[in-house]
Amino acid sequence: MPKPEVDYSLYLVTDSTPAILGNADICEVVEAALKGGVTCVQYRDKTSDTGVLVATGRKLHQITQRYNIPLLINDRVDVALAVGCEGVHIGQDDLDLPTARKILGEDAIIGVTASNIAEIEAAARGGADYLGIGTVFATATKENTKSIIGVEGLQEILLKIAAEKWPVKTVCIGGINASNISRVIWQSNGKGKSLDGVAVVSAIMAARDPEAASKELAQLVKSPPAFA
Ligand code: TPS
Repeated sequence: MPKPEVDYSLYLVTDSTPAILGNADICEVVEAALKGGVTCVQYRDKTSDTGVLVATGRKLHQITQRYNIPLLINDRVDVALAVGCEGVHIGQDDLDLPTARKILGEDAIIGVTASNIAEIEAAARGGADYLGIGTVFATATKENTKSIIGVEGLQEILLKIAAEKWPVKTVCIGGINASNISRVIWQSNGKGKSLDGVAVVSAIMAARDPEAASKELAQLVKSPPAFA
């Protein structure tokens, strides 16, 4: 069975810390975001123990399945297997891509965080389905962010992917919100490969109304305003 075609255009990455989630319920926030139009969800929870990750992952998967949207798990291949969801997103310090692929199989969706050409090349050649390119702008969501690449860094990476014809999908991430999302898409397109989507954490997870925030971002992603 071929791998499902994934729409990465508005990709929600979760966060469970009080600074971002507040005292909201993660399942309710994710469901609101799905109603608002997010097209892909990553359950990212750096603080809960394995039991909670599996239990919450299963609840989230029941919800995402109702919307026919893929659920990926951040970092934890074991949790993704236990949940039975569509795949994982791995960072540079997590289990390596060949091992993750071996465990999860060819039909799993595997994404990799990459912030420079060497990491992009390794992930693309290693058979990643998509790359999470960033950090585009400084963000309070992720501590120890290795590098802020800016839109210029993003453009350079997209050009390289186009030149090499790597068949990998691309999303960018880091400090993206309703006021800069159109500019990021517009500025990174046109020269080489276009982005396949944009990933956000706080723009949705920390929003007072996550459904409205997602709706606004989804509209901006689908029809970026023309810049003169
Ligand atoms: C698809 N990552 C890079 S920056 C960042 C995260 C979680 C925080 C952005 O927060 N690409 C994908 N998934 C990931 N987990 C990463 C990269 C790693 P905010 O949107 O609030 O600025």
